[in-house]
Amino acid sequence: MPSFSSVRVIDSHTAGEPTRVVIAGGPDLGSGALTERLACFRERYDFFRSGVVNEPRGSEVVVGAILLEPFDPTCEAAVIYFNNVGYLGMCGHGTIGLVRTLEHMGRIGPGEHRIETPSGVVTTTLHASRQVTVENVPAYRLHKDVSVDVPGYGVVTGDVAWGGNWFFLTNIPGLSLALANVRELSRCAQAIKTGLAANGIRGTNGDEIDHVELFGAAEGAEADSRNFVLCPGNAYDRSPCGTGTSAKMACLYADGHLSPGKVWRQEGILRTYFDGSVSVKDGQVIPSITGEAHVTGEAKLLFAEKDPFRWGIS
Ligand code: PYC
Repeated sequence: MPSFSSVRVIDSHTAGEPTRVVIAGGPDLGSGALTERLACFRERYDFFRSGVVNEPRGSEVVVGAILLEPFDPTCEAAVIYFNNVGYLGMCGHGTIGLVRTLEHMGRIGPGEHRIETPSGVVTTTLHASRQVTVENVPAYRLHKDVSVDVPGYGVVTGDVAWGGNWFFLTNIPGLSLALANVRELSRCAQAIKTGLAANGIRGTNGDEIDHVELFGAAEGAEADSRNFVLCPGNAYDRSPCGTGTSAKMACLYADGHLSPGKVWRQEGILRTYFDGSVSVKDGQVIPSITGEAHVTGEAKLLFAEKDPFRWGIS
């Protein structure tokens, strides 16, 4: 087994949600298609995922990203996102953080940069203002007004949509989307996730719906809505969630409530914002989200052989 003695990471946060990019010293995943490299990561090096993001080096909130050579030569880089329990097909806040990280490393400047993710290629723009726009993979609503019996909450009705990850999106009247209420919000979202699985409600190809997005009125006067997003692994997204905002906009578009090019300002639980919009290409809804990330640290991670928590507490 490789020693993993020189793992270098750059940490950032996007609208409050952390991203840790492994820039060197990670596992050799080969040079095949990204789906093959993801399979290799999952099957042979899952311990490395846990060691990088879980306690004691990280926490359940941290989203990890391993920076890789692209398979598609038109891309600047490839990336695989991961968290405390597994892997993410795409990550909006993580891509904004990755672009700022590549800029911090001196690899890119303002302009357009294509990034390969397991969910597909996304086109990013680093603006002179340092804001980053991510033109995401196509988003769509799979089911509208799905009702699920949720123990403790009754029948909950919402939409199932893809925004690079699978989401169940709903509004629970009377449930306050306040930061002070995150325990109750997490409990409710977890119960919904359990109810979806128990009732066999899944995404395309039987995929698990592993993100739950609760909506309500925005606190900020200029925002269109506020959300709370529970991620797989049960941490809540501190940002307004890029893939969740994409899924939301796909639903709004499907209902005729969002026209192409119109800005949808999504407020997150920390009262930070992503500005979104959609365009339509070849009949597909392409969401874009714009947000800001800040680099917070550079580090070398150590995985000492005698450390009982060398590969994380999981
Ligand atoms: O921004 O897409 C996102 C995201 C997914 C999970 C955490 N953040």
